[in-house]
Amino acid sequence: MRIDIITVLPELLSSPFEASILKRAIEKGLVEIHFHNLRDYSIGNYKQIDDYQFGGGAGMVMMIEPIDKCISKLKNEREYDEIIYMTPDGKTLNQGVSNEISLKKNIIILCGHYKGVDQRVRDLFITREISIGDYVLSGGELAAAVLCDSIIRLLPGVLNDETSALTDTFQDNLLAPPVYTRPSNYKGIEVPKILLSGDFPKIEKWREEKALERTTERRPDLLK
Ligand code: 6GU
Repeated sequence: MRIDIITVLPELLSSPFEASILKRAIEKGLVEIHFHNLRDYSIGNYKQIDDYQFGGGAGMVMMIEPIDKCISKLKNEREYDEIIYMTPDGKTLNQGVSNEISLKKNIIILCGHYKGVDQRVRDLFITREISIGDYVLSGGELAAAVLCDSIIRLLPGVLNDETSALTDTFQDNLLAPPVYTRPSNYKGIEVPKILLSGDFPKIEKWREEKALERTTERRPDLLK
């Protein structure tokens, strides 16, 4: 998979890709990440990328021309399956959306800033608009990092234990059951006996029960 990220703040985005699972995925060649600084596609001597909104009102709007220049250059180089715009008024990200995007070959992610982008960018280029939740971030960069993490970990070969992404919370619309590790007794607090029993069918059943219990308690909406 190849991900091209268009941003005004590439420095805000680099570190998540320089550690742990994402770093390894890149090193193994399972994913390529390319950052494009929108400033490099700016207009005029002032390196302009945003302007006041027509009709008045506070806040700057990202202009269409730099974004068009950047997207057009990329589209000339290869085919893209999706051009995603990160915006708080997009569709809320969930595991199903991440699963779907993880199957794509080439995607562009455009990070919004200020009051957002000129509507014509959205009308002309964008195939999907994604939010990561009902709260406002200063820009789309952190949301883009969240999206990338959630899709990259699903790519075949990224996780060591191929099944571990399948048992994640949300993969079956259930929250994951509680987990424990050594010591089995910590200051008198014991691990559930069943987990030490070696009876794997029983352990599996216990985990299913706990997952259901937890989901019922915390996220009954997932069970509908
Ligand atoms: Cl994608 N962008 C911004 N700026 N804020 C958000 C968001 C995105 N998702 C939730 N809040």
